[in-house]
Amino acid sequence: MTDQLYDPSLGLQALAHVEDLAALEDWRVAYLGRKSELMQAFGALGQVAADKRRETGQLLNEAKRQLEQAYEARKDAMSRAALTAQLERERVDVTLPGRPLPRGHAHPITQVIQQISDLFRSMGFQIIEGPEVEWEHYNFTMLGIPADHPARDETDTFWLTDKMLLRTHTSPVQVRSLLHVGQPPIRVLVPGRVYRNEATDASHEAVFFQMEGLMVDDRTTMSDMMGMLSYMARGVFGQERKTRFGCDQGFPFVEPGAQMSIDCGVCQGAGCRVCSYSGWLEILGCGMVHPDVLRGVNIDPDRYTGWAFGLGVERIAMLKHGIDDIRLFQGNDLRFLRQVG
Ligand code: FA5
Repeated sequence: MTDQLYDPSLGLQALAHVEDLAALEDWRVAYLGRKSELMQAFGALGQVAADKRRETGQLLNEAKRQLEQAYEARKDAMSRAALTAQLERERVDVTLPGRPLPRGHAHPITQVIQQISDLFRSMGFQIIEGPEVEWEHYNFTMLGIPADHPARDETDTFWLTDKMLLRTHTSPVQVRSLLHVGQPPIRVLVPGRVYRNEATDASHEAVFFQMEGLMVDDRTTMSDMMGMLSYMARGVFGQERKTRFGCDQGFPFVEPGAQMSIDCGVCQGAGCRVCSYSGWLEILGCGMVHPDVLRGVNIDPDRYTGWAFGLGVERIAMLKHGIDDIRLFQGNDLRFLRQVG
């Protein structure tokens, strides 16, 4: 060998038949590895006649360069082919039908708020919100409930300081919105959370939602209120439902005060456990805004009249969906929430 010229063409021909990466590695070991003929020829250079050593070295280097270049080119081509094959294998078929995304829905409380808001918006009401941390002044005093009034005891209050509390109802927003607007006309609907320091049971929560409605205008009357509330109740519960108004003396900020009931959907008015065998279910308190409340916000009660109502959102949702425990709404149990879609 030492006197012969090393011929790389054998290796180059063999490379042409290499088909996969394993065979390519075998080829590299055979033609460029430590024990390959080429490397042995390099090792034997010392034995080459001194006058030919330089030339032989150059020829061996040239042969090595050719083999290495051919090896790199083949390796490149093979990895490109492998990538193309992989891309082909993993190609996304855009014509396949998509995987359906599970569709959620609003919480039943939100649904009732949205539905009632839509109904009142269609009658020209503006939807507004008020603060949940409230002054005693707005929550009680301005509504005709001074410190010694028995109505304060009816709702156990979460006091934050001796003047500040978590609002026990949405009615303080009546006063706030009248002060804000200044003079009638005003039509507002106020959804929001309220807080009462009371033990919870199937129909009572300590944190629940109310919606307050207020209209003050030149000569709006009790029958406007009854008409609009009946329209709302039929929109929520169905056109065939009947409504009934009864007297209620319990709210100092309305005069006269009333409560509205709908006929019981469980027994269709015949009387059952759900409606305490009366055939009717009370859904809200309402009445004509007391003249003193109007005076308190500088509105002349001889010129303007107003009416207001406050309903419990959970109670409406319970009646609408036949739910028998108010605590389910805040239980975060998806099995319940999925049913009330
Ligand atoms: C009031 O809160 C008055 N502010 C309503 C009002 C507004 C009257 C404007 C007149 C004019 P009451 O305490 O009855 O009223 O509560 C109103 C509604 O909230 C009730 O009809 C009931 O549906 C709901 N509610 C009351 N307490 C709870 C409770 N602990 N858990 C869930 N819902 C309740």
